[in-house]
Amino acid sequence: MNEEFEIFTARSPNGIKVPIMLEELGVDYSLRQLALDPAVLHTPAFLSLNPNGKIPALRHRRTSGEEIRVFESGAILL
Ligand SMILES: N[C@@H](CCC(=O)N[C@@H](CS)C(=O)NCC(=O)O)C(=O)O
Repeated sequence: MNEEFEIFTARSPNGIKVPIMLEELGVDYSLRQLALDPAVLHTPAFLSLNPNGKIPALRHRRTSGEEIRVFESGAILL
């Protein structure tokens, strides 16, 4: 299994930061573009990624099978 990075984001100032970083690092990732709509961001599926119901959120599947979920653009950049 390869490392997998999945970024859940939207076209907004906070939303664009993480894709820019991943592009600069040359990391392969999947971009999931979401609507800034409570009907999307307040679903149980999205709230399991970010309990605040805001983009961006990152899901990182490690080669070990471990899944790491990170939210807040600054935390993801770190
Ligand atoms: N401090 C957060 C702010 C995230 C944030 O405010 N995201 C906005 C878009 S830029 C959002 O998801 N808005 C939808 C909502 O609040 O319902 C971060 O830097 O990640």
